[in-house]
Amino acid sequence: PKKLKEFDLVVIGGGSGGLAASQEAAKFGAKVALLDFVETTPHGSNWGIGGTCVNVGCIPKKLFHFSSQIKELMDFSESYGWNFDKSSLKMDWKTLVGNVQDHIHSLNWGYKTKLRDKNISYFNALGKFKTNHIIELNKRNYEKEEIYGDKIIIATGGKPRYPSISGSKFCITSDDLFSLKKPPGKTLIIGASYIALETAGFLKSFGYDTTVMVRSQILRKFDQQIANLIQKNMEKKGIKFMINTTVKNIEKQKENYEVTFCEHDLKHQKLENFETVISAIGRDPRTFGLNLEKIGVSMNKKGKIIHENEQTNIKNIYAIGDVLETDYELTPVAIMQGKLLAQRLFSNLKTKMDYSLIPTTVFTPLEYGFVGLSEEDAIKKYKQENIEVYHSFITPLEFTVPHVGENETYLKVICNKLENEKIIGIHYLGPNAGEIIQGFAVAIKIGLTKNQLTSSVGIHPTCAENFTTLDITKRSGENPKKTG
Ligand code: FAD
Ligand code: NA7
Repeated sequence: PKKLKEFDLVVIGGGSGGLAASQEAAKFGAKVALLDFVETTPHGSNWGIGGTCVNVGCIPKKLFHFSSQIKELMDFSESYGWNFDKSSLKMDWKTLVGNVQDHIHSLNWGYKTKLRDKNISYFNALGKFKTNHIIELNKRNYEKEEIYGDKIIIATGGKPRYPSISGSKFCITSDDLFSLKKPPGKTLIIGASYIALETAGFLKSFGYDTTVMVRSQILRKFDQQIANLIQKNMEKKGIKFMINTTVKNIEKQKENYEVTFCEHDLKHQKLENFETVISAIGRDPRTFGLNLEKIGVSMNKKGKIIHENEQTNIKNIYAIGDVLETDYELTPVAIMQGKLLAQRLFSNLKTKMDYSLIPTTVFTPLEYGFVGLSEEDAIKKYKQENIEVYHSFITPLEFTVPHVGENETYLKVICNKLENEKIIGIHYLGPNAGEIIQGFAVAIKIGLTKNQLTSSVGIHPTCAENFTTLDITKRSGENPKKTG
């Protein structure tokens, strides 16, 4: 029989985690193979190498969000001296999609070139385990091949979930949205977390009638004071929320979709027509079809891979990214896991992934960035009497001239009184949240206390400088709104 190609490492999945792991392993001289294969969605969408983040996640999402911010700036640009005919302002969906897709294609190309430069063997093939060392490749042209991996990393990511109702096939997901041929028009978004709210934010600003269907509460796992502020801000922008509501059925009409839904406290069902229905109800790990059951890799009830330091229960098989059982589905987490794992496997560096104090940002119209505990979780963990919460509502300088967003930007710092007011949570709702929180996340990771924060000199005039002057505690009951 033909001898199999042999590799020190086979990585299944060329997304954020897989690319990072394969390149780091190659850096230390390992012979690496990387497989990436994108299955076409039920609505016909497909894309290139790079995984979710690059093709249908963070990258197009942030660019669409930026487009919505441009619109917002245009809304109040007159007060800054810009005169133009606002009545002709219109979202050209095709241009936005076209230009964003062009950028994504350039990234796809860049990844392929990088793999070649680093001597990583790239296979555009769907992989599955034949044994714990042999991977069967199913290529685009229906050819099959088998390769041998001494070590294998599963980095197959996740897939958007569809509601289990009749007509769910009419829903599109984030996998289709950023390459949609025609503008979505009047849109229903089912779900109330990151993806649902971010999508609602940019679609509404593009001028489409937008409704978010929330089965419990928005951003349920996040700080609820801030979740409420986000909802208020989005409502002010004209985004509609159906709270405590679930979808029952979707039927195709001639021009649009008739959606049947039900509020929890009401018996009767209601109907409304939408041109587009987006399912944003979470993601399932892409562990099916890999033959993991056959080779005995342990998974939890949700299909996520159980691990210890990213190693599965099968000694030579590892997993990273969204397929792994952790609290995070974030690109930098997948990248860090991949990089550190490859170092541990192929060099004498032994650093393990640290899952504490991972920062994140929700790119809603008013962005929300945080690191550490929500106020609810801080109270639960340390008890109310042992925490001190400092907070302030501010108006960014840029908003004062056009008189918008007065006291809507919010800063909150949660400290542990038992440990010299060490900061255990920092929250910021306002412009540039990701940029602002990134730096603070580093400081908090190395143990920043409230005293150290307020003895730092600020940068003027910025929103972030207000963290260095926080002095009102929630306990005092003083008004946290800045006046004058
Ligand atoms: P992926 O990037 O999903 O890559 C997995 C790859 O493996 C895919 O290309 C897949 O097609 C391929 N594959 C699957 N099965 C096989 C197989 N059997 N054989 C070969 N290839 C296979 N994170 C952030 O940090 N910030 C954000 O702002 C952010 N925004 C997001 C917005 C949206 C709309 C979405 C959907 C996600 C967002 N995320 C964000 C999450 C982020 O995209 C993921 O956490 C990240 O992509 C996970 O990386 P991964 O390597 O685990 O998997
Ligand atoms: P999340 O963060 O898993 O949240 C899922 C949301 O969808 C949440 O609001 C859920 O409401 C809601 N949900 C879940 N199932 C249903 C059903 N069946 N019907 C209605 N609503 C439902 O998912 P996202 O997609 O926003 O984000 C996933 C990751 O991608 C995230 O970590 C980012 O990194 C990007 P609940 O609160 O449970 O009532």
